[in-house]
Amino acid sequence: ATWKAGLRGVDSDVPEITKNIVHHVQTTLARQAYNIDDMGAYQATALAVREDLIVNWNETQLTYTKKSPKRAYYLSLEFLMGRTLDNALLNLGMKDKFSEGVNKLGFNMEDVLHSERDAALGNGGLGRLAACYVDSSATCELPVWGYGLRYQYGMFQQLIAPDGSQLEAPDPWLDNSNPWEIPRLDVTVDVRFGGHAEKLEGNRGIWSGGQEVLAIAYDCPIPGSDTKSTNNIRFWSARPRRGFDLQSFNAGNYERAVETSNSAANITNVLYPNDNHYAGKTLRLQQQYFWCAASLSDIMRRFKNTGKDISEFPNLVAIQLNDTHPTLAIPELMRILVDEEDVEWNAAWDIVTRTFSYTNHTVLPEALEKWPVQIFEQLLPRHLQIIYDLNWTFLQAVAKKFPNDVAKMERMSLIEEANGRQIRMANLAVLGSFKVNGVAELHSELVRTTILKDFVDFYGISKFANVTNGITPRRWLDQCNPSLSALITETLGSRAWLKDLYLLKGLLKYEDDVAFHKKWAASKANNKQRLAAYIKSTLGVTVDPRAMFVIQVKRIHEYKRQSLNILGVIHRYLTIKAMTPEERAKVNPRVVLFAGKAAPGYWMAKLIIRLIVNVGKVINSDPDVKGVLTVLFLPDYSVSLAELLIPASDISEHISTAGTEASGTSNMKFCLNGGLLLGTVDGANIEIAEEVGEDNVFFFGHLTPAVEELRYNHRYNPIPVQEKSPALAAVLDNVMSGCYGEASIWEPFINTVRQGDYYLISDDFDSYLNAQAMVDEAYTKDPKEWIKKSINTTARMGKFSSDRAIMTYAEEIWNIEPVKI
Ligand code: 26Q
Repeated sequence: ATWKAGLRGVDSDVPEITKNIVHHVQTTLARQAYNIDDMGAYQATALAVREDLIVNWNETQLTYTKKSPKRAYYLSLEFLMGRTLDNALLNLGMKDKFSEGVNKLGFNMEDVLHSERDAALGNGGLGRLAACYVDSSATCELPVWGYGLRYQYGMFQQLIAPDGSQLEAPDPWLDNSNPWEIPRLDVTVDVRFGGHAEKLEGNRGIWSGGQEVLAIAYDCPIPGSDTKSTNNIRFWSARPRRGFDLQSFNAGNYERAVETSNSAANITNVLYPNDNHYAGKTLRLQQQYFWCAASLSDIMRRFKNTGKDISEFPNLVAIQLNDTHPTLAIPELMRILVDEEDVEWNAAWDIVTRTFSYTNHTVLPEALEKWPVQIFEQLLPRHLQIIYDLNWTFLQAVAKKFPNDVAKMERMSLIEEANGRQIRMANLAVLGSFKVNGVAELHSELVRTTILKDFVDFYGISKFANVTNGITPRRWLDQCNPSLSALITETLGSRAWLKDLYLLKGLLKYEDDVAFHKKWAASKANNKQRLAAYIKSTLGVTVDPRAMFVIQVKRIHEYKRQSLNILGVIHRYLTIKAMTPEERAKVNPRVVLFAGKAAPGYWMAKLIIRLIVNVGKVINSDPDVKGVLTVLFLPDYSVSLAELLIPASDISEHISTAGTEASGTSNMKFCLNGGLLLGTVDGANIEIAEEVGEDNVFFFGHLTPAVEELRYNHRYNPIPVQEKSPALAAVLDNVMSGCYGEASIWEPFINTVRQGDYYLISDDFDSYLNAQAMVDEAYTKDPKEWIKKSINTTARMGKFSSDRAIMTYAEEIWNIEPVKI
């Protein structure tokens, strides 16, 4: 292909590659070429690849500067990148040559790739989505930058204690130095905290005093696939403004002098490990403001370099808010415009509201951010004034449009008056944005009709949109599933499908082709063996790759209902135990795999992990079910572990209570890899079923509209579990019988199911078992039909490429266009 000619390094031959790797071993790493391990080989290879990335990065950025197109900025507190080397090699089209070079040096590429640590600067779905979006924006040649924080410690490492509980260890991911970042020690921003704010005429203000923290930029190049276009994520790191406070130092107060420097550097220390749950920690708000202020100052500086008038700002800049975490960017841009750029208040607000758009990722009430006014007073006094001034004008407009509706005004206000006074970040994000989107059709509809209904009434429906999430097919098929990727490329005759995922439809021609079926099944078997080998080497457990692999991997949360899965497993266990040996021989053998982290403070989620582990221990050591049922919890779920698990699934479970999972993205990853979906009618499951056909998914459970009434009944006319589902009652009794550990351990969890049952386990249990029976039947009755379903699933996943999603943002929200490098 012609594009390759222009990519630096692509012409370089294997001898040149090996020479460069050896050069880095000797000069950058200062080691002897004949005395390095896999880690050394990884570092040297990464340094060699990095050079190629940087050349493309420079050319891309120079082109943006010269052409000065409208740009989009993706503000996300999380970028869950995983490993970079394999992805970079594939996107640059250099994997084969580098593998050969690495081989010549006596190393195995797989081992070298696995020496890299994951960059885990994210919790789960929202952070991984940001990573997929930057990949797609580079691939689609869109001028997009990400802005994030350079946490010293990423997502914690999960350990499982002997009693089955989750333990957390820190993730010092930067300890071995990070070849993928470019420190920009010259790119710095002063960020102020505290002090006092004065108001002048015309809503102008002066903010002074307090403490200043220095933000330092670290850039991370993001290569597109099959293009020179290489975008950037700028991660900010906090440094104390002054090493120490001279005055205190001279006064002999050494402790106080270093105190400021400690607290400043703290800001980017650690990623908050909460997922779908708001925690009102002051340091978190400091992180948010530090990052928003540094990013906006940087964006403003770049805009000013174009020489355009400030009124042109929204014509050259679009800023996407990834959830409410960067909402402070709205009052911060107001502050910059009004206080520093002398823009009149209303003109400034016009600029702001033509710049921002906001993506909502949840309708769960416990996840909506609300910050106590008191913390704002101390930390961000000028922003509090701005928010009050905005609220004043806004509520007048609301009162004008809906006279005498005090309740509506109270709901829409930026300030919640109950529970101490709190700032509602979602309301502020809506107010300051020109577009608000949800992440799947159902979710966007729920946003419009529940949490933001008042705002739809006020602004009209056109401000509210949907952009269904997507995933990058580069990482989530080409990279993680080489055997399937090769089969697809061989069958379709080119790799074009990687950049136009709808081309997978071409596989449908072979849905009944026996030879193709054989290859398809061989790829899946190969991926299952690969996973089985990993399980053997890490847990010492042997699993039979011929068994059906059932996988549920995601953050542990009550709404995601890993509990339903494990209770279903217990039901299966009890059923098999009650069988005769002849009957047992006919059961479809299953390996049920779980993985996922619980927030360290989420006690119930941790209890559910403990239950899964302990149920697994009992089942895996019971000779009655040997070879028929295996249950494992794989510790320390990560992007890299996902890359191993996802290609190996026969079935994956996405079984949230209807209406609670905004979208889900792992559902897409499994289906793209030919795993079938077992799930509820929720989030993007619905759209997956629309694409792949309802016959090719296993749906169960109550629908969203039923949920509220069911919950009401749980409260006011509860029906005992025994009556609703005798099967579930038996399972709960079994757990309480002590066979998995003392009843008192599980009682708090069992009680949530027996009473209240907010997530509707008891309402959906029988339906869930029924769906599992359908799975068994489909899997055992006709293997050909199963493979056909699998082929159909992959072939019809075109919609879920993040290229489609990012192009929708580009065209319908940001109004930006591709730039050829
Ligand atoms: C907020 C305040 C303070 C501390 C932490 C947080 C916080 C952090 C992370 C709140 C939420 C998150 C993460 C949310 C998340 O991952 N949501 C998921 O986003 C995916 C991408 O859109 C969806 O597919 C999932 O459905 C949604 O759960």
